[in-house]
Amino acid sequence: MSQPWYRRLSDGLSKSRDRLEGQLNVLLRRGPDLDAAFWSDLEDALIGADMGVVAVTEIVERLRDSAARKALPDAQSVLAHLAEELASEFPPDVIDFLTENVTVLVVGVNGAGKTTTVGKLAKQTVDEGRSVLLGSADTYRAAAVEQLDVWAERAKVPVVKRERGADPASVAFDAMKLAAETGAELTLVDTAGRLHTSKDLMLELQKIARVAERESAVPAKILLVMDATTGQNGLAQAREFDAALSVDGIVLTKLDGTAKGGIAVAIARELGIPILRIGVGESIDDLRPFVAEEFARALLSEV
Ligand SMILES: Nc1nc2c(ncn2[C@@H]2O[C@H](COP(=O)(O)OP(=O)(O)O)[C@@H](O)[C@H]2O)c(=O)[nH]1
Ligand SMILES: [Mg+2]
Repeated sequence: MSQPWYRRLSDGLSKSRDRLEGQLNVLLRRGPDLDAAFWSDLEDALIGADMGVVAVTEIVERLRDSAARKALPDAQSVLAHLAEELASEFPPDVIDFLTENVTVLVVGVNGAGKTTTVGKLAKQTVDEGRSVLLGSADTYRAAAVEQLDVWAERAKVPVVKRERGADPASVAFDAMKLAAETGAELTLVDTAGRLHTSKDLMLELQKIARVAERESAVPAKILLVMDATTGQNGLAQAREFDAALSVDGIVLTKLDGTAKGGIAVAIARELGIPILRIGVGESIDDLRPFVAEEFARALLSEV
């Protein structure tokens, strides 16, 4: 597992790993006994990494079961099974719609990493030999359009935009039209993350989603970009987006900026929405497919 990519993942998760490793080492130093204090301290360590009470309770329960069934002798041998148990909290056989011919509406709160993610995805997809079209539906800030332009130039893909203050749904409409004309395989529509109220934002996004659904020649999907550093607060926001838009997939960004990367586990368990990509840094290569086993291993031990 020494491919450059795994190293990037591993480096990106170092804050989370340092914290968790530290706590698990304290557990191990206490002694090998699998007593009540061991299990409750293990629970605390995992909850402290933001994995969420529901997932942690299940994980620890399964570890206790297998400790009894397999007659695991000590704390060390129990922790050796932790990565496996973490990985099994994520759904198997996720369909990665980003590799299919689709229109993707990219949503999320301000600063979550939407525009950056659109840019990275565009470049990666073009490098794979597929055609990409961008729509710039964050028409509130001039800077948002310019930021997307920079990425579009880098990826050498067309970007559909309108003047500042234009109706974002009309940008989506134009993008659908051009995508159908040019046969774009992946259309990514960037959106705004802030309006006067979250109700206004949801109404606007629902309108854009209706246009995409109606006008797109290929399936339309909703991709939520979530900032991992916002922890439980981000989880609450994700629920709001899901209630309004029925989210199809998640990109979890800025895992490199938090010691609480366990939030990925809580997202999978509590939202039931697949994580399709993770961001572990600011460069193009730092947006990667999410593979549960790799993630769990990188969260627990260095390579
Ligand atoms: N460290 C780090 N920074 C990121 C990541 N993804 C995005 N960012 C940064 O987050 C900031 C906000 O991103 P932006 O795409 O403008 O967010 P938007 O408001 O949702 O469109 C920018 O400075 C990005 O470079 C990531 O995975 N890791
Ligand atoms: Mg943006």
